[in-house]
Amino acid sequence: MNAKPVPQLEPDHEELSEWIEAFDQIVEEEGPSRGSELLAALTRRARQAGVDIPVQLNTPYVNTIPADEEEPYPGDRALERRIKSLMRWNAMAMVHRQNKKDPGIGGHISTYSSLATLLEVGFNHFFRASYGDQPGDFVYFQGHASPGVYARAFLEGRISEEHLEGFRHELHGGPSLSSYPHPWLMPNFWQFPTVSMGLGPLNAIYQARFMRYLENRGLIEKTPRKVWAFVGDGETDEPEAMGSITLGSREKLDNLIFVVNCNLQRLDGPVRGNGKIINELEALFRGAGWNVIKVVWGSGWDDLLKRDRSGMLLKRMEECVDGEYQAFKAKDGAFVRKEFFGKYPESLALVEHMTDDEIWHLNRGGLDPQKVFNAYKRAVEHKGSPTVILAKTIKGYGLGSAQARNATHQEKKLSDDAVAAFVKNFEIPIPESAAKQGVPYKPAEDSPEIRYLKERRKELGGFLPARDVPKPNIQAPPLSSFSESLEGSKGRAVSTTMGYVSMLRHLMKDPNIGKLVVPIIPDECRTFGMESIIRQVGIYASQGQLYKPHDQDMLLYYREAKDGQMLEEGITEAGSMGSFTAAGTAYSNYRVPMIPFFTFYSMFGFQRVGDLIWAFADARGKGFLVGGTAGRTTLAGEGLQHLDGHSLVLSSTVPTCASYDPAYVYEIAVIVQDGIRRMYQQGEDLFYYLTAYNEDYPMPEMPKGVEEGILRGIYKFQSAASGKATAQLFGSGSILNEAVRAQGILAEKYGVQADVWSVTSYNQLRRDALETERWNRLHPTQAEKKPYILSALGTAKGPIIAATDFMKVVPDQLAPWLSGRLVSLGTDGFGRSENRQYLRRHFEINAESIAAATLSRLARDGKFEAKKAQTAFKDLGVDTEKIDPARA
Ligand SMILES: Cc1ncc(C[n+]2csc(CCOP(=O)(O)OP(=O)(O)O)c2C)c(N)n1
Ligand SMILES: [Mg+2]
Repeated sequence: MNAKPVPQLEPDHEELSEWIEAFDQIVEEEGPSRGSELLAALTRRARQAGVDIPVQLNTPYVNTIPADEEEPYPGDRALERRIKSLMRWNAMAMVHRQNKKDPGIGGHISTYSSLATLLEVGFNHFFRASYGDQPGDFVYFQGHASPGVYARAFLEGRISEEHLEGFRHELHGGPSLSSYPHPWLMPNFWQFPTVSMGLGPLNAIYQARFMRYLENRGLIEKTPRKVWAFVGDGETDEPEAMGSITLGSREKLDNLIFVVNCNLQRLDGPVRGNGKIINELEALFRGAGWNVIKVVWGSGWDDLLKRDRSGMLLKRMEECVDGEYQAFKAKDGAFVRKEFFGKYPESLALVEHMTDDEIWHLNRGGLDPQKVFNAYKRAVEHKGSPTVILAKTIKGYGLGSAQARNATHQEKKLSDDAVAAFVKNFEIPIPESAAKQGVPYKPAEDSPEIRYLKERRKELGGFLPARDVPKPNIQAPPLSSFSESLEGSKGRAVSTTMGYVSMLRHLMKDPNIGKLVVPIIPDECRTFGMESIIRQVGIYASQGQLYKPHDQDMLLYYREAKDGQMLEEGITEAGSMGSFTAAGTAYSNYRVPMIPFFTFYSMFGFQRVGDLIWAFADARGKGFLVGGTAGRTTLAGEGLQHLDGHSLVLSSTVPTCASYDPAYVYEIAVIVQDGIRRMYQQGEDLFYYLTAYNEDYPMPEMPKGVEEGILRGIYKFQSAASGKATAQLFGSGSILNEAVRAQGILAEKYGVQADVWSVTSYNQLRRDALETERWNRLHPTQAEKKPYILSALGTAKGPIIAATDFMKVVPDQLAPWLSGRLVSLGTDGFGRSENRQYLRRHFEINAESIAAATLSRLARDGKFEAKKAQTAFKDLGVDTEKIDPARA
C-alpha cells in the first residue's frame, strides 16, 4: 500500500510553530534529555496509532558535538601546530627526496597530509604505549600514511636521517624503512600490517573482541586499553572493512574506536562524488549499533552556524555533494564564496564580513585539533558500544596545487616552486635549496618542540608504534603425551579429522598449555565432529548464556560461557582469520602466547581469505590452520565448489607457512608437537597448514624412527613385501591408502614389487632442496650437499609414481630432483558431486590407476612389456580413452 503524499509543512506554518514553541520551551526548562524522552514517547505513541515513522539514521550534516559542549584543548596548540608542520614537512620531504634520487620508487604524500591532525591529537593526548606493566593501546595506521609515522619517529629520535634516506630502499645495505607497516620487515616497530585495504578495519574489530576474550578468560588484566583503527574513506568500499561491524556492537566493544579519514577521495577520484560518504557511513554504522561522532566542520564555522537563523547555510551544507566539496578545496576562497555561500542570499550574507582568504581558511573538522580532541575524548569515555569518528579532511592538505585534486594520491614529488611554497607556508626553517632536495629538518634536542613532543609521549607511557617479543617461556608437551594419537586406532576406522579433534581435546587438558589453545571455528563444528569440544571448553560468549539450550539435558549440549575457550565465529572465514590473527600474534601484542587452531572447510581457506593469511604471515603470526574436508576426491558428494584440490598449492606460496598433508593421526601428532615446540618454545616465526580428511580408515601405530621423516616431508611407510622394489609409490593424505592398495595389486597381479612412501609435505621437501641447491650453487669449491629428498630415497630404485588428492603440481614440486623418474597423479580440474570411488576413478588416482600408471612407466623404461601394460589399464578398469579430467 502506498502512503498518501503528505503536504510538507513550511517552518512558519502556524500549527507547526506552536508545536515547535512548546518543544523548545521544554528543552529550555528541562534540558535536552527531557526533549529526547518526549520525542521517544511521541514516536511510540505514533507507531501505536499506526502512523508510519521513517527510521532516521542520519543527523544533520554538522558536528555531532555542539560547539558549546566542547571542552577546551588541553595541549599547547601553537607548539603542537609547529610540531605537526615539522611532521608534514619531513613526511613529504622523505617521499620527495627518494623520488628525486630514484624516480618511480613511489610513496604517498597526500594521505598523511589529510591525516596529520587526526594522528597528532592522538599521539599527543590519547594513544597510550602502556598501562603500567600492561601493554598499551593498539593503533592500526592507514598503511600509506606511513611517511607521517616515520616523520614522528624521526623527531622523537627513534630513527635517524639515514633511515629516512633508506625509505623504500630496504636492500641498499644501510638503515631503511619499509614502504608500509610490515612487522616482518620492521619487527621492532610495526605491529599491524594494514596496507591491503579492508584488512586493518576487520582485524581491528576482532582484535578488540579478542582483548575482551583474554580478559574474560582471566588471561590478561582488564585495562582501559583501546584499539584505534584509522581507516580511509575509500577503504570502506572493501567488504572486509564493513563486513564485521555488527560484531562490534553485538559484543559491546567500547574498547574499539574507528577513525575514518573522510578526505572524500580515494585513488582515482572522489569516493562518493554524487553523494556524501560521511552520511552513508553514518547511517551504516548507526544502523549497526555504533556510537557515531561526526566531525565535519572546524571551529571557524561555529560562528556562521550560530548565526544561521534562516537555516540556509545548513541547507547549503546538506545539499552539496562530495564532488562539490572536493572542488571547493581545490579552488580558492573567491570560488567558495561564489559557489557555496553565494547560492542563497542568506548564506552569502553570513560571510560578507570575511575576506576571500578568511573564507579559504574556514577549515574542516578533521583538521581542527579542538574538534578532533573532543571527538576522541567522547569516544574514549563512551560506554557500551564501539565508536566511529567520521572526520572530514582534505586530501593533499597544504600541498598547494595538488590539494584536493583527483590526481593527488599519486603525487610523489612536488615541483621546486611547490616545495618552496610548502616550506614557507608551514614555516620550516631550511634554505630553499635544501627544501628542493627534500632535506629533512629536526630542531635541537632541547628545543621546545622536541621537549614537548617527548614529554607528551613520556606521559602516555612511551613511543608508539612499537613491537616487542618477550622471551618464550613455554615448554612444549613431549611427544609421549600424545600417546593416544601415536598408538593408532586398533583397527577402528576413523578419519584424520576425528584423530585431530581428539588430539586437540587432549591438548586443551594439558596443565601447562591447555588454556592457551584457542579453537576457532566458522560454523563447522558438526562438520568436523567437534561438538565434544563445545561441551568440554564452552563457546566464548561475552554475556554468558542467556537462554536454556533446548539440548541442555544431552551430553553434548550447546554450551556458551563467559569464559568459554572456543571461538565460534559463525559463517565468516574472514572474521575467523581476524581472530586467528589476534590470537596468533598475542605472544607479542599481549605477551601471552596463545596457540590458535583455526579449523575450516579447506576449500574456503586460502582461496577465500588468502590475503588475510598473507597479512598474518607479515605480522609474524603463529598457530595452526587446519583445512578440514580436504582433498578433491575425499570429500564425497559436495561437488565443484567444495572439493579442494589446490589449497596446498596456495599455502605453498606463503614463505612462513609450513604445509603438511598427513595421512595418519600419528603424523598429525608429530607435526603439532613439533610445531608447538618450534613456534612457542624456540620462538620461530612460522605457522602451519594441515589438511584433515573425513574418510574413515584404521589408523596404524606410528612405526619406529619416522619422526624426522614426517617433519621433513617423507618417510618409507611400507617396503615391498618381498625382494627389492623396482618402483616407488608416493602417497599423501587419504590417497596414501590407495598407494598401499596399488602396492598389493602390483605385487599380486603383475609380480612388480614397489615400496610405499608417505609424503607429508612436498613443499617442505622442495624448500629444503632449493635451499641446498642454492648453497651448492654459491659454493662451487665445496663438497655438494644432498637435498633431504635424495638422502631419504637413498638407493630406492625405479620410477616414482606420486599420487595425491591435490593437483599434480604438488608432487611436481620435486621434479627437478627426481629427474625422469617422477610421474604425478593428481586431481587437476573441477570436482563433481560423486562418491569417493567414482571420483578417484575419474581423477585417475585410485589404486588401479596408480598400479596401471606404474606399469606404463616401467614399460616406457623398458622394464615391463608395453602390451601387458596396455591391457593392465583395461583389466584394472581404467578407461584410457575418456576425457582428461583436467578439462572435464
Ligand atoms: C586491497 C587493496 N586494493 C588496492 C590498493 C591500492 N590503494 C592504495 S591506497 C588506495 C586508495 C585509498 O583511498 P582511501 O582509503 O580513501 O585513503 P586516502 O589515501 O584517501 O586516505 C588504493 C586503491 C590497496 N592498497 N589495497
Ligand atoms: Mg580517502
